[in-house]
Amino acid sequence: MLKKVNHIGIAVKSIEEAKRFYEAIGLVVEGEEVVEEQKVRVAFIQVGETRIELLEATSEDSPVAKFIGKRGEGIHHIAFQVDDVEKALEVLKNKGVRLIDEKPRRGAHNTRIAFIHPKSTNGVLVELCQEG
Ligand code: CMX
Repeated sequence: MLKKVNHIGIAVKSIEEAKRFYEAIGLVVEGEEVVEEQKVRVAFIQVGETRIELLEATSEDSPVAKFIGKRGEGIHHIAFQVDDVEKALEVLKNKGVRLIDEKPRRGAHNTRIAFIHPKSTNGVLVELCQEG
């Protein structure tokens, strides 16, 4: 069901500022996009088969601003790639896994995503991510 780690989301105060580290080690920061309904700006860094996703809040009531306020900058979520996010949600639900999203929502770069409740994942926010 899970193909690979599609990306690791990192909550940052400023993408502009965070870029400097990744560029200093020779990586390319690209694909900036605002996901309006989730109040985040994202940028991607391809690293081999996976990516780092930098997440910056677009408003004070953004979940990313709340996360940074509570825990500081750092790893926000891990996203596993699946072929069919709806099917994956159904399988997990039937196995008693607590979901945040019962239905997929739109993610960055034309993906369909859904979050699993951290209560079912040892405190880590897990995203399921279907490309295309
Ligand atoms: N890490 C660990 N726990 C987290 C968490 C995180 N990053 N974010 C939320 N939680 C916990 C909360 O503390 C809460 O726990 P309790 O139920 O014990 O209080 C629980 O998860 C539910 O969180 P919530 O904020 O009450 O629930 P919401 O439904 O309002 O929001 C979520 C959940 C995950 C969608 C939201 O917090 C969030 O992070 N939204 C931004 C999503 C994002 O990163 N989008 C980027 C684009 C997507 C992409 O393409 O990758």
